[in-house]
Amino acid sequence: MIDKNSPIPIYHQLEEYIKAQIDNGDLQPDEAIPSERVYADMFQISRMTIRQALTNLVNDGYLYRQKGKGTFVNKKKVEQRLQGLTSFTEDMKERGFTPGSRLVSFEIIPSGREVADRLKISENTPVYEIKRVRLADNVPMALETTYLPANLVKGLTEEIINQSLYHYIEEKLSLTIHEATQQIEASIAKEQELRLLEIEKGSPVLLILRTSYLKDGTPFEFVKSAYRADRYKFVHTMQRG
Ligand code: 16G
Repeated sequence: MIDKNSPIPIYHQLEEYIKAQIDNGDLQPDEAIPSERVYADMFQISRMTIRQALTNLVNDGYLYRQKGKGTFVNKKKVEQRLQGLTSFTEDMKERGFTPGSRLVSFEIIPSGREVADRLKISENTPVYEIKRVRLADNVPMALETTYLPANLVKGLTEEIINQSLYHYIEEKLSLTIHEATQQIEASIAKEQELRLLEIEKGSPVLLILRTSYLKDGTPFEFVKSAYRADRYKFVHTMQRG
């Protein structure tokens, strides 16, 4: 299982061993992994090597640490396809999770420069600003801040945004959601993100900026989201030519 004569570093071999155990179910989500001593005895390797492997697995989102309790197996990351314009509610239902939201703030504000540019409206036009923690089976997945022109996406209430915004826009307002442009970049979670996403200091997040358009080309939302990098990976297919 661990080959000390191999040119592959031992910490890397241990990482692969633990990942395989997670994959084949020998280690289950939220199960505590064996102590450093157990690995040290089992493979006759140093604690420093073990610590290196575990830290890498924590940083890559396979394991998580709880202060004073130990190191545990993380749930499998959600694979989010980048084709297809879907809502959070749809995405989570498709995967068999119960979608949910925790409302952080909800108000109408005069749009600032960035939001006005993205929504192609003039500055100070009233927009809804909605901040929601998006949940899957009650676990925080992302923190979303959504801006919508108040005179276009009319009549929002707390009840509506605690459910699906896209459902309301399509079914109740009869607007046709058509396309979106999106950018994704890596970042380290900031103070508010750490707290609301219930992740540890120094954790990575994926920042997504999305502008979405109706059929006639009118932008109807600008969204800034921070997705937990330990819970998400993005996949897409590419064609040549
Ligand atoms: C997704 C979208 C967001 C949209 C939301 C609507 C990203 C990366 N994705 O989270 O733009 O506002 O779905 O979800 O921002 P809902 O219909 O469940 O409220």
